[in-house]
Amino acid sequence: MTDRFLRACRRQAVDRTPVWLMRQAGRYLPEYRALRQRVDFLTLCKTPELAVEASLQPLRRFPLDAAIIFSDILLPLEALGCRMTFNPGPRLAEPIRTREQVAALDRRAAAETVPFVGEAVGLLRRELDGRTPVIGFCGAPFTLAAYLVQGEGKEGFGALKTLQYREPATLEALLETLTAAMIDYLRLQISSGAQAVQIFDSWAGLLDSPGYQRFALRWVRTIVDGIADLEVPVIYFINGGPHLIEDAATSGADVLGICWRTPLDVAAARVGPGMSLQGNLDPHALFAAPDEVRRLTRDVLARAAGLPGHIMNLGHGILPDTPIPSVEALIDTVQHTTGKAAQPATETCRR
Ligand code: 1CP
Repeated sequence: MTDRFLRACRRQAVDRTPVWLMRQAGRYLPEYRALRQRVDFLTLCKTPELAVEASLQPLRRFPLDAAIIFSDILLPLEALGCRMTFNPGPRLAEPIRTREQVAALDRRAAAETVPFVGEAVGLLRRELDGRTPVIGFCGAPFTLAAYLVQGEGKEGFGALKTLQYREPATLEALLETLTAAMIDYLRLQISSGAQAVQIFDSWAGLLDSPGYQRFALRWVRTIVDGIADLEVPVIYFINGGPHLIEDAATSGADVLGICWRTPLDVAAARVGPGMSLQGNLDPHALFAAPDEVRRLTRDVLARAAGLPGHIMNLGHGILPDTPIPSVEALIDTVQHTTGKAAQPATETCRR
């Protein structure tokens, strides 16, 4: 088994830097688009055999060091009684903006309401047969609340920020419900075979530091505490939050996912020791020619040189039109510039 990803999460020695890509299963792959021609997105997520097929597609093409279960952060919200469609982004049938709506959310167990996610994780784990570790995931409560309150992904999330200031207690009640649901949801994935979990906080950057501590960080900490007894590494990814790095470093997670906006050496100095870092090539960098992708990848690796537990990744999810040769160039560069034989010094030697 290639356990360099799990070892890096725990800051143990590795033979080379592990690499996987956020949203590695998805529309940039022709085989994913072919699968989607046959079935709609929700059917794909809810049919364990098909979800596993989508998870395996990027692994067949690229020597990735981790698999991530194919689902979406919004899926478990259906289990709370929220109806939604995807085209391609999520849209809620009815945004949640009142105390009454929060109180009316369903609170049944994930094993009962989204059993297909547990089944898919178990099936993926068996299919990989120990060759590649399986990552489970969920959305962070604030990021989930962003979609629930706004009703869709929308620049600025005005309805969410209005609720934050006008009725903070309503937002907190919603966050509390989401936190309990996500603890239960991650526990289901871990007991089904997930060997690490990632919490995606894609919209935490909408908050200033006091707001972040109250409406985002506190609930992420509760999730980390709520699964600590299961002893799997936890990755906390926060997007758009260069102003929140010091706060985010206190989440209790093992790994902090850094978005593309902050160079890793700068982030490392601000995070301090005791956490692995994941990231952080700009997803748009993959639209450069492969040689430039190699150069930019070496730059990220050089900035992470000497950090215990760097996990190479993008600094946000891979974009739908990303050219495949660029993905190959990124992964190949990680494989050949890190490790025993080739230290990050290669960068300097080659110049
Ligand atoms: O048309 C299609 O095929 C649907 C496109 C799609 C896909 C492939 C969506 C809709 N979700 C997904 C899969 C998905 N989403 C994964 C799969 C596993 C993998 O990583 O390979 C994961 C981890 C997610 C997580 C997710 N969904 C996040 C967090 C990560 C991030 O990028 O910030 C967010 C914010 C979502 C919401 C969402 N779902 C889908 C879209 C297009 C969006 C973004 C909408 C927006 O811009 O707000």
